[in-house]
Amino acid sequence: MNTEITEQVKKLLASPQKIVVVGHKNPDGDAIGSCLGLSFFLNRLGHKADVIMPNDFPEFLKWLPGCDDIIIHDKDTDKSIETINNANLIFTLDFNALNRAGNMEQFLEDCDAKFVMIDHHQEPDDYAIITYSDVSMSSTCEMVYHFIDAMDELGALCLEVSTHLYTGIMTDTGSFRFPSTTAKTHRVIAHLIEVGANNSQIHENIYDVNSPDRMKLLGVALNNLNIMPEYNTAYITLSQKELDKHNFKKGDTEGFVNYALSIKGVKFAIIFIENKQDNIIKMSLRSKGDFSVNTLAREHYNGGGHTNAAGGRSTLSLSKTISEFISILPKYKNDLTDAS
Ligand SMILES: [Mn+2]
Repeated sequence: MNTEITEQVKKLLASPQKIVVVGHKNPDGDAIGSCLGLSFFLNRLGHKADVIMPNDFPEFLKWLPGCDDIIIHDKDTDKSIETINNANLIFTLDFNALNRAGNMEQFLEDCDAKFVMIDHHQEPDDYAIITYSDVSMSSTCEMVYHFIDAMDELGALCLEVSTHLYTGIMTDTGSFRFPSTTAKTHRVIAHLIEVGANNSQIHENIYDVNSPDRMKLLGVALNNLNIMPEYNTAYITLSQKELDKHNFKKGDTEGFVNYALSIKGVKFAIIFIENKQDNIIKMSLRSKGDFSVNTLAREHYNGGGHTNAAGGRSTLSLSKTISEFISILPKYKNDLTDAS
């Protein structure tokens, strides 16, 4: 965080503020971790900070300190609106366009509060008076750590905040293996462990909580795996029928796409998941190296994200989505087969 932004933030937080901390729709570990961590920190500084999420978050995060106090906008809409309208400062974390806030979008646009953005996604919108955006960062949680550091308040780190931030950095870096993981990331992590984060326990809480249904669904997904060696590409499909058969719960397919990416030689992996209720095919895209799934998702799938991880959607049927997908691959053949 540069000195100019630091000075602006210090000014904003010079007196006690009523603050709302917001994460994106379908919050992940980084969104929940960064929002909880920042809110605990702000409360310790004497502010009144509440966390609001547009919709519910996955079960595997429901042990995090303070997670029971998170206001879920879709469930507790009146309370959410009242809290937004009472705030004079709103921090938006782990997203950079208000349409990522789901049904909260309108209320955020209409309120009088000033906005501060902390985020590591590409192409930030300019709704905030302070935009702390850094696409080189592993996670928003790592940025919250640097934010606290810039405020000269690392001494305020506690067991809870170190647990929040560790969780988000761990989940957003695929357990410290993505290229965005730097020496700096590891120094942050080391400090979080020193302050109290129980790293081994956090891994267990997040990763060793699979249901038998989810494991069987993974078996179906792997069985549906298609490999296209001529494009160094692999894709997985899951139909609504297959999801139903295994009592699909939100979050069950999280990470499945990474199995396709783990095949030797594969540079680009994608999973297509049918959602009959919304009449869409949801997809997660992953890549290795320079191949930008962010670009591909923006061009074809009304989505986006990062260079190596993005999301998108299609309104065609599952089979049409796949045949269309196969038809666009030649356009990317050079990028996918570059001997780099
Ligand atoms: Mn993130």
